[in-house]
Amino acid sequence: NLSLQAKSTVKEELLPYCPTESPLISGPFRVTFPSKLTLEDVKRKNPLVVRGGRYRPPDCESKHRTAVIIPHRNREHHLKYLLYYLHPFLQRQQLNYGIYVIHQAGNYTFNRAKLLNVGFKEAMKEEEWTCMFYHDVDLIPEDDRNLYTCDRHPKHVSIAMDKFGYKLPYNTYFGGVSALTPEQYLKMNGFPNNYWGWGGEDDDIAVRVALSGMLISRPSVQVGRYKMIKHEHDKGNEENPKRFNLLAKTRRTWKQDGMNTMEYRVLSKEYMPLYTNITVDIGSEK
Ligand code: BGN
Repeated sequence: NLSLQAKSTVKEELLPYCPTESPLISGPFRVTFPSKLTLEDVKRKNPLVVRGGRYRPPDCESKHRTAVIIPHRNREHHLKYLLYYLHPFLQRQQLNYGIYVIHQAGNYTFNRAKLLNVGFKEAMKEEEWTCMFYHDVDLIPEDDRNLYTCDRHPKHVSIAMDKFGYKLPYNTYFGGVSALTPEQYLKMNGFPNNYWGWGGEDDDIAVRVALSGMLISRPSVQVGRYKMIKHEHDKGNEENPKRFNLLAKTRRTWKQDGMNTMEYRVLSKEYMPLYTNITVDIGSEK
């Protein structure tokens, strides 16, 4: 047993680093939503993805360990398409990666930013991720050159979404998909826990980036392209009428509300074939 272990360590050490630029990536690809697609199909197409939605390149050691965090409730349909595109896309980038779906239990109003906080904390318990992608479930990247790695500054990634005519809806927009190293995330005390319902939490996150003395980086507009899966407004995620007031107070509150104050209870953690499913009770508005 010991020699077996020694051998596998040696084998790992012998793997060369992956090249700085993956030879497997190309450019734009077409995103469609085949109606008969099943999770079984996605599984079959990704034989090297292991339990919990983990992958590492078979023939080289990746320089990047990226966790994708997806807040979720009642969007199985969207999740299936996202996984269908995301797995091959991340593999072409030769990343060491894992996909975490953070599922809000119960029917209380949805809280995207708090679920992202939970995702950070739970994912970091499992692995020393070097980069976290905070990812809406309904956004599909459309270009291989959109690298799922982190930058020197917090990165806003989904800068060209089809629903906004492939440009930013406004200059400080930080919604959709963003990427931060654990250091960047901790420096801004994570994300706010008190935005229940739709809107504003992404703007709050952008303000926190600035307040903690960081800048925002972005990919080029040719590369940061996303197709949004069409959907109705969710029940349980109504517009948050308090978002204007909350946003006006961020400067005073960001240090007392964030990753240092979140309270939640993990109800289950399941290692599914294509992702790790963490179901969590995040409580309700105080
Ligand atoms: C903005 C929302 C964002 C949302 C974008 C794009 C607010 C805060 C107002 C003070 N911000 O208007 O959360 O991502 O639209 O839909 O509502």
